[in-house]
Amino acid sequence: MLRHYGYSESMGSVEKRSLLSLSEFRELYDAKWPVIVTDIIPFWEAYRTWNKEFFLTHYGSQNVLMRTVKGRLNESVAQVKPLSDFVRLLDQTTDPTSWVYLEDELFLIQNPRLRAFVGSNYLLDENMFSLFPPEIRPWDSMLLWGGQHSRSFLHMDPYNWTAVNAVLWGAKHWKAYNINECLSVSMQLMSPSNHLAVLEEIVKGGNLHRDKLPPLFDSMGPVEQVKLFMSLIPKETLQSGEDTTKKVLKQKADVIV
Ligand SMILES: O=C(O)CCC(=O)C(=O)O
Repeated sequence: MLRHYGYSESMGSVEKRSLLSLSEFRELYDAKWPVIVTDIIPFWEAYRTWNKEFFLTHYGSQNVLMRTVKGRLNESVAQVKPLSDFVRLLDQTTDPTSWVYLEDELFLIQNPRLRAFVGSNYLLDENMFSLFPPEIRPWDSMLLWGGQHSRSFLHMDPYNWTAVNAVLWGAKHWKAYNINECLSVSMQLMSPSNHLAVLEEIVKGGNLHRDKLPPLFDSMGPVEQVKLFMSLIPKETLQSGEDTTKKVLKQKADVIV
């Protein structure tokens, strides 16, 4: 398909594209092949205004969830600390065995005025996670602020979603580690390219038995499939999603600063 559009698949670097149409994105890249889109983030308010001073001045006392590492990645410790502490640690760490990584799924959700600085993205407008009941809908904007050398485990995301990363400054290397500091926002995408993989994860997790789906399910369109599937999710699963959100919010609020 890449060749059909006149591109060659490069294993050495991720292709950069601009003026990418939604149909081309869906056909070529979405849930299939990595791509860097260069003409969306520079138009965001977050791109223009989010820097260390901005966060320290307006949000320095707020708690954030971060991972600190001294030694190996698998010895990392998850901690809740004020954002100002994180920035102090960020400035202190330059050693590959000692770094910090802010990974907070709720910070932007808890600060809607800040979330509004994240602009629109025509490639994500049709995110089918919006069809999920709120109790089990993934939060859609995880703030990621990685110090030098910070990294994530190789992992598969919950629901098998496609993570779309908006890098606001710095540099981010996939399947490697950060050479520089990097601030980004990660959004969880469910589109007609991956919606069946997402629903399959819910079945595999034991939250809905395949037998509950009517025979005409396979002949339905993606949006109708997701709506029907969501209408069959048991009440206990929704309750457990709501309880998890409350628990995470409480954990963050309970930390004595
Ligand atoms: O960028 C990372 O370090 C991990 C992001 C991630 O797992 C996600 O966006 O779901």
